[in-house]
Amino acid sequence: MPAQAEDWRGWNVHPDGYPNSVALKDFADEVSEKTDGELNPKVYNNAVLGDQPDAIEQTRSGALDFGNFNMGPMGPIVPETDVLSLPFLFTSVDQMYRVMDGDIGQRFADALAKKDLIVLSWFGSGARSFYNTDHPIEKPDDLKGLKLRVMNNDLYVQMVDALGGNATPMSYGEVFQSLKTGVIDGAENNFPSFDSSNHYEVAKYFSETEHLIIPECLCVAASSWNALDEDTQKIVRTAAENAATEQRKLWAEGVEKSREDVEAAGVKVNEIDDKAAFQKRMEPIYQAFIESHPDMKSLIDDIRATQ
Ligand code: GTR
Repeated sequence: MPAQAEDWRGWNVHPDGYPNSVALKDFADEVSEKTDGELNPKVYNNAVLGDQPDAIEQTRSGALDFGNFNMGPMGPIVPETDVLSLPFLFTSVDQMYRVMDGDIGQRFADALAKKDLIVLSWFGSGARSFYNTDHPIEKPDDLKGLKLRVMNNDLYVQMVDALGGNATPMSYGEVFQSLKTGVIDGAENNFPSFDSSNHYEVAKYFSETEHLIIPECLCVAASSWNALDEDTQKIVRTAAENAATEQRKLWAEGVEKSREDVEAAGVKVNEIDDKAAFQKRMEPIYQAFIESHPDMKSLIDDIRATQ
């Protein structure tokens, strides 16, 4: 236990009520309770402590103590995690959980630890799909000429380029206004984020490309982690694992609800008949990635081999 009561500051991009926000709040409460108030994590929602790339850096340096980070913007900092941003890598959310909960997930956690981020548990973020203000996407050519916001990772720029669109990396908080003013025509995300960010009010076409199934971590700054004694570390880790179980459950329950909500608000959701056409466009991205990171080929193969 730390000698004095300590307050931990944690970063979260989502608003109150979002599955991750609920789970993070319960994580914080469990830690405070089990440490008898010696360690008090506090979660700051809505990215008020900075946008995601900045918050990752702040956590690495110990300016922030913890955060719930997506592996997309993690790529520029921890190159191994770029593997997780390869489009259509995972075939289902369940497969992604099996991968991340096993030895492969540990390999990613080790890579993050080298950059001063301690992974305590893995959250899900469903499948991401494209949405836009103009028309449904049914085939890759339907993306031609669309200006689309992507998260901060060059692989997403390559992905959108390969589909004929124009990628604009931008922070999450700027997307709503940019959609509204026509700076961008669309973006890509999962149903709960499309819903909670209000992007659905402007972008009325959501097309289920499901091109990205990407994990998120509950991560602690190495310096904050190392300052804890072993018993406290155990409490924190258990609380983080409980939070992941809860987040995954709330997620599974919430996705359908978000989908219904946006449809009720007038969004046209379409399934994609031929996902193979989108996948085929990604082949050069895989080739180039493996050429520049030959050491990561086995990681890709191991993920694909996980049923
Ligand atoms: C959300 C994800 C966030 C963030 C955001 C974005 O679905 O949970 O961590 O990555 O998307 O698009 O920036």
